[in-house]
Amino acid sequence: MNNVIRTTIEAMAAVLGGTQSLHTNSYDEAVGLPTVQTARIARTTQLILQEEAHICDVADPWGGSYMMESLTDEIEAKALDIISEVETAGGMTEYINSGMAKLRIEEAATQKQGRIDSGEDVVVGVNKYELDDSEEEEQQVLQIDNTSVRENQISRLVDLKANRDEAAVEDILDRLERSARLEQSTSQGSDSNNLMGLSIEAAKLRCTVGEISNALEVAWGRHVPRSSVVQGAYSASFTSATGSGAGKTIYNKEYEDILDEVKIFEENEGRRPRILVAKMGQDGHDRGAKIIASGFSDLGFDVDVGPLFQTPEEVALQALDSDVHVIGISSQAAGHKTLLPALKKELESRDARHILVVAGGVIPPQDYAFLMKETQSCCAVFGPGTRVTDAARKVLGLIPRGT
Ligand code: B12
Repeated sequence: MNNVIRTTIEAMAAVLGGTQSLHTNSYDEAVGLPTVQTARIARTTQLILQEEAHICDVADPWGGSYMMESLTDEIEAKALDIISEVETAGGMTEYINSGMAKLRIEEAATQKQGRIDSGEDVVVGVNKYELDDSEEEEQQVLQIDNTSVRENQISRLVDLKANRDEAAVEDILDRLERSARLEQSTSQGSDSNNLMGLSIEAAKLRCTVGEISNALEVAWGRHVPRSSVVQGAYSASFTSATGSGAGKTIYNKEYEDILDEVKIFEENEGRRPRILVAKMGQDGHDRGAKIIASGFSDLGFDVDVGPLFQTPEEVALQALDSDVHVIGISSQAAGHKTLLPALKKELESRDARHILVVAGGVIPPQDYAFLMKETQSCCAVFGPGTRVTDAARKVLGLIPRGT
């Protein structure tokens, strides 16, 4: 429920900063899709700010405040630094292709996680003033039956394809592909080859998003992000002098202890603990996976990172190839109840039961028993708010020795 308060403050900050469009997240944002009740609270937050607090009535309520003006200048200067870095690298397309854009985002996210885990940044209820389990009320999460969603979607697609003008569909997709192959720009005036115009026409003819993007993919290929692990960004908060007090000292000691435990593991086992951090299914959220990969790497693990959208079979094969102790599945798009049991089957069919599986991400507590007991498809689950140090220590403890 603390998120209701956070959302209110964030929404106020946006309005006071002059935003023209605003979406307020529901307080269960990090655990699942919103329920009717949580979505209603999110909407009501906006209504109260607008119609009871009247904060939208003044164009620039902070105008003239020295503090706000200097913060705004600071942000502007930092933004200009980034823009100039991008321009020096040859522009945004080059910057993305070189992997730098993604790297910078991952670096910032990993640093933030380090600051939270080391206690430098406080998140009330997560890393300070936590309730113990007996005080915490279980959060009800909207349950989605992904098998029925999939079946329903397939039947809608079959219906759609049976009731459209197939010749017109083929023609427009062909025009889209040919336009994507053109060397010259089609963005001036009302060019009949304009990609946006053709895409709108295709949508009106009931082409699917998949078909439209596939027509472009045939011409351009598919962007494959570079998979890299940021080094040193997670550990920076633990080793930096920033932050003080007993909490900071305890966290620094904890960090050092884990490094020692990993060293002892390496001495005894002849190699470092090795984890494959993987993503399965149509789930493009990779921030959590990357933070775990970077954090575990800073803590002394050998880390392999799988590409996005792997099948359970591909993950099992990569894990065997790399001879990892553990597979860490990161799941944010609610595929865990299907994909983790499927991975277990793949590992069993390849005689790879010795490889541990742990999971993390947006997995509602209601599903933990299904994954760990009923299907035994993983041996630990790490939900939102997990401290990387806690996860690393637990995973290390789970790896059987002498393997
Ligand atoms: C950022 C984000 C996006 C970005 C992703 C960018 C990227 N490259 O990752 C974008 C905008 C692209 C996006 C798109 C979508 N998103 Co989104 N997204 C989020 C959001 C806001 C934050 C996720 C995140 O990065 N968190 C930060 C990381 C650090 O936290 P984390 O992943 O939880 O990881 C921590 C722990 O869980 C754990 N952990 C995670 N993995 C692992 C693995 C191991 C081994 C271990 C030990 C621990 C561990 O440790 C981490 C550190 O504490 C979440 C909501 C939320 N607040 O969580 C929704 C959310 C995941 N998205 C959601 C949805 C629905 C979508 C879309 C389908 C929306 C749409 N209709 O198009 C698309 C899907 C795109 C796709 N192909 O998958 C839903 C999923 C609902 C569900 N699970 O039932 C969420 C939960 C929002 C919501 N409440 O509705 N999204």
